[in-house]
Amino acid sequence: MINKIHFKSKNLTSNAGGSTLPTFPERFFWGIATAAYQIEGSPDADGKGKSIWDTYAHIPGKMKNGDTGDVAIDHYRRYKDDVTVMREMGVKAYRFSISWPRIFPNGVGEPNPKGVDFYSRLVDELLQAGIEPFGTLYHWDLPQALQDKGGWQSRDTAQAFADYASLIAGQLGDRVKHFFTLNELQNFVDMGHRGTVIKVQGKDVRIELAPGLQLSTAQVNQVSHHAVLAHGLAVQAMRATRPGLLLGPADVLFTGVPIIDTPANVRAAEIATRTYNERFLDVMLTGRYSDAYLQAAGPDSPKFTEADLSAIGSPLDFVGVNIYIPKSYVEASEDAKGFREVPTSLTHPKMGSPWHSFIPEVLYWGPRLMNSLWKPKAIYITENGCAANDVLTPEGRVLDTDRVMYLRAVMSNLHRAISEGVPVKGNFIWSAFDNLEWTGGFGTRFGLVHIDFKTQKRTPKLSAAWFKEASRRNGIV
Ligand code: GBH
Repeated sequence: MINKIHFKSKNLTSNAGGSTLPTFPERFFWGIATAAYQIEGSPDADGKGKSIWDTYAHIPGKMKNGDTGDVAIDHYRRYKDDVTVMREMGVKAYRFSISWPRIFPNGVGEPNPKGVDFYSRLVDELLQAGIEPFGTLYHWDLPQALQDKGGWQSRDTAQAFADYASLIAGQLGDRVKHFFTLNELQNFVDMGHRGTVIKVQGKDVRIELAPGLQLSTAQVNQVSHHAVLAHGLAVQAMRATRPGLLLGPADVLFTGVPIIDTPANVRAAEIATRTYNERFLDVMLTGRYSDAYLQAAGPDSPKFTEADLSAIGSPLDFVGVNIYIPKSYVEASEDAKGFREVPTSLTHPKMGSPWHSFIPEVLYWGPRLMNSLWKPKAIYITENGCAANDVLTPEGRVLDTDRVMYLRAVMSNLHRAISEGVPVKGNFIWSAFDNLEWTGGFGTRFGLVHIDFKTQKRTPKLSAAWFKEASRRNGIV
């Protein structure tokens, strides 16, 4: 008889068939993410004020099929059932966002206790289910009242955000230990205030988010500055209100992925990644705008003070980043920029959204490059995931094999980064439930749980079963 060889190392455990299962560090957070406007509905309930998305989604022609978040997945009223669904699928951590206009209907002034109470009840429900709550303070739903006073073009919005952040630290910080300040600064700044042009099948497509403005470069740079300032002032305010909270942004990492792993290409990828994030992560993590940025922006540079920079560079407990796609593949180049972009061809595989090239190795390179560029204490992947088409079977199963393939591929790449010593503490898959994909509407489904938008029936998909098994065994299955 042949002796069975048991292979054990730090990151591998033996699997039933004798193969090995890559496992994650103990206490790794198997998480899942959502955002208020995309799931809650109930836009006027309990004294909520309007957000810029309530306004924008009702402008004819802005939203695919005229979809809006008025009902969405009715999570505001069904949150208890939704927590049960997540508990049953082995969710260890849940990243949700707090709707600022539920808390401050006018953006500033008197808080609305009923709005606070909703999130307080949600947090209690999560804790009872053994799910760690992670709060995001801003996932793009600015109070309309603040937009009417200039929105992110006004410096006062940054201060209003800090006041709101401080209130949340006081009200929820006894039970919520981790908070993310703002979600995807680069995307809401650029897509919301100028529109971002991306290539889809070789054609230029402009992606817009609320409030859907068309500002100049100088104005957009000032909006950027107010966004990072809001982050910094919020961190300071929350620490003053409740020391001991764990804080960081949930930005989007614009990554340069080396097309071939050579030392020169990796160096080029570092330069590219710093450049792509110069208005956001780079200033938040270094406390200064790079010379390269200020020189290139010239007269379009933002106006700022030294005090602004020290707030923006406030020490953080972790950095959260959403990672779906690289900004580009890159390679070394002799020119002043220090890197050259390598375009993908029309046959490059895609996930369900037009912008979503399938490049799973960005979940290896993103964390690795962040680590070498900025040495953060800890990293959370605050979003990854994909839109995919489901196969609905006559027996009522929802089969999303694309998503299972995608998740296995990205988690394997993340595992590689962790096994090389990059301090990634958790990963939040976007998303728990099918939801309103902003201007993309309800047809673009990102959920591990299927939603029938007519009946509001929740049905965990095949990917939810994958998640449950992966979370239970803390490995890639
Ligand atoms: C993140 O945005 C967001 O944080 C999250 O809310 C979002 O649902 C998720 O990723 C998936 O997109 O091409 O018409 O569908 C990433 C940036 C912004 C890109 C919205 C797609 C929708 C326009 N996304 N955009 S459309």
